[in-house]
Order: sequence, then C-alpha cells, then structure tokens
Amino acid sequence: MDTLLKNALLATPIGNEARKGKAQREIRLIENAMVGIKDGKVAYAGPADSTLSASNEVNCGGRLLTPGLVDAHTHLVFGGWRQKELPLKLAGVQYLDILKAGGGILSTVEHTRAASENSLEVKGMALLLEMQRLGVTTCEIKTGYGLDIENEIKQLSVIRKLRKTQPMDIVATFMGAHAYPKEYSDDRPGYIEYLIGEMLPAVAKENLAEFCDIFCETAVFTPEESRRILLEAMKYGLRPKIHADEIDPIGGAKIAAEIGAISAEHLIQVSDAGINALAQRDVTAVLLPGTSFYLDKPYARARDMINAGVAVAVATDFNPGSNPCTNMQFVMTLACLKYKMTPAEVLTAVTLNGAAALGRASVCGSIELGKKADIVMWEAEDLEYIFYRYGSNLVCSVIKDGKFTW
Ligand code: IZC
Ligand code: ZN
Repeated sequence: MDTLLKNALLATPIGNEARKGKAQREIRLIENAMVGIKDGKVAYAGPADSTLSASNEVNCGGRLLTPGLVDAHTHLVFGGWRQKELPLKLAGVQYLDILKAGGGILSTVEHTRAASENSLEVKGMALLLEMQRLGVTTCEIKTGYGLDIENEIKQLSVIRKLRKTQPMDIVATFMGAHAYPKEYSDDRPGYIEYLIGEMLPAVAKENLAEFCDIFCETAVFTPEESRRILLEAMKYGLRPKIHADEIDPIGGAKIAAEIGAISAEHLIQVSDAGINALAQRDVTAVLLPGTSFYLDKPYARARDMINAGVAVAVATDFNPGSNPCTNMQFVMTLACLKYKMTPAEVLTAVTLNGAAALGRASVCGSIELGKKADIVMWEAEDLEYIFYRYGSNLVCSVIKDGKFTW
C-alpha cells in the first residue's frame, strides 16, 4: 500500500451505476475507517484493520472522507465576464430577454472569439484550481461560446490542454447548439445546416469531445431541432445531453428519454410526464440549484424525481451568465435546503450520480476497491456538518489519483 488513511469517518455511495429512488440515500457510513491507496487506486476501504500498513500513514483524526466531488455541468472555458448585466437583472430584465437583445451568451461569444487560446487556458487553470480546492476532482466542460468551427475547436483544444496540465479529470461536451451566432441571426435554419453539415464532422474528426449538448429552450432550439441535431451527433459517436425544461416547459425531457440521452439538465419546469419518461429510460437528471438561486427562479422538483425513480445528480452550472459560482459546497447546501434532499441523497448526487451523468460511474464517484483514489478529507466530523456550515470552504485536503494535491 502506498498510503493509508486511518481513523476516518468514511461516507460513500456504493456501486458502478447511478443510484435512484430509495437507493440514492443508502450510503456506506463507517466510523474508525481506513482507506488504503495503491498506484492511484483504492486498495482498501473499510473498518480499521491492524494488519494493514503503508509507507505513508495519515491519521485523519476522525475527519470525514468522501469521494471527490463530480461537477457534471459547467461552461468553464469562456472569454470575459458578464458583471455589467447585473443592473439589468436587478431592474427585472429576464435572462432570455438579455440574450434576445444580443447580450447574454452572445456577449460571451464575442469575448471568447476575441480571446487567444493561451489566455483561455490560463483563465481556465485558475478556475479549475478554485474548484479543486473546493473538493472537485472530476468536472465536465461544455463549449458553445465559439459557435463556428474555428472557435468551437479552440475551446475544445483549451479543454484538452487543461486536462494535461492540471490534475482534474475533465470531460468535454460539444455545445455548438447553445445559441444562434449573430452572423446567422436572420437565418436560423442556415445555422442548423452549418452545425450538422460542417461543425459536427469537424469536431468529430478532431476527436476532442465525448458528449453533445443543446440548449432546448424558448427562442433558442425547439424540441424538434434538438432531436434532429442530437441524432446527427450520435452518428459521430457523441453521446447526447440536453438543457431541458429550464425556463419554459417545452418538452426537452421527453426528447431526452426518446433518444436515450445520458442526462437531462436543469428541469425546473419539467412536467409529470417528462419525469416519468426520464425514469423509464434511465436518464440521469442533472439539477442545478445555483442557477435557480442566481436567476431567482423556482427550484426543480427533486423529490418528485427521486420518488419516480429518476437518478438525481447535482452540479454547479458554472458559467458567466446564469451562475458565476464554482462552489459545489454551496450547491450541496442549496440542494439540501431547497430540494429537501437528505445529506446522504445529496452526497450521492454530487459523487456517484454525477459520475454516471458523465459515463464515469465505474471509474470514480465512490470510495471502493479498484476505483480512482479521488478523495476529499473534510474539516468535519460528520456528514451533516458540511451541509450546515455553508459559506466556508470546509475542505481540509484533496487527494487526486492517490496524491495529496491540496
Ligand atoms: O452563458 O448564459 N444557460 N447557457 C444556458 C448558459 C446558461 C450559459 C450562459
Ligand atoms: Zn448549462
């Protein structure tokens, strides 16, 4: 054994797939636990065992250990910020109206197109470091601020570089269908043809993305357009995800179920039929309470989803517009207080179910034999405490692939 973490309180979900229904709250909780690490993987996780030893033994002093957090929904690579939209927001101008007026996502597209690859990379590194210190070991990053071949590939190249230069595991999602760029504002069908006929093949050729996502929303992409674009993406081996039923209930969840998407995300306004469709097709719901908070919108019906048997993941949605906050600990407290999820349910949502939404549930998301040794040591002696003491960073140490990185 390389490292042995001793005298810990271990809290982890169990298994290699998303946990749904009652199973979402059935976590393993072991007092006076030990976690052994060898070659970056978990080699032991269980009660104290005096026969175990390692060259590096760490007494955790009764502190809580959980799997590294998985942030399954971010838009982390972008130029500029959007703090100048704050007065508009305070005056009651809605998110989609800012976009319609050429601001919002389109203002970030302008700044991202103007930014060099290097400047995007340096900015991304700082943001990833911030997330890592807050306990995240795996995250997803969506593109969608380029909206042409050159600039979408630029974002994807930045993601590839970030993956090589810092310890976070990063999953790339192509999101060319995030908005209509200004050069196509009078020719929306033309943009969809360009996306399908030119952008998708170019992205697939470079082999830089694993998933394809789409903003299925009023005045952005319709459910029919979403279905068509995602079915085309699937032909290139990109697995589908959908921003579904966030602001208006236009039916994104049903499309997610119909095409067998790995996840449907947001779902603030999802219908009962939409929830049942997700349950039937095993689509993971990625809920984003930080966005409800920042846009001052209702919170998604997490309890109804759990009761219907939908696996619920919780993530930040970190982006410069609708949630400029990287803090998974804050969204964990929001999920607990606003979704009324129990601490155990939220723990599963931000680890194993997040990993499942990224197709990584057999690799990370729980502290079990053979999985990546991605572990957070918390300045806490029980699980409830990390939900209760919101606003401070309660991470004591982060272990990534078996190494102390923070
Ligand atoms: O930049 O506003 N919702 N896309 C869909 C976003 C939020 C990101 C943004
Ligand atoms: Zn998003």
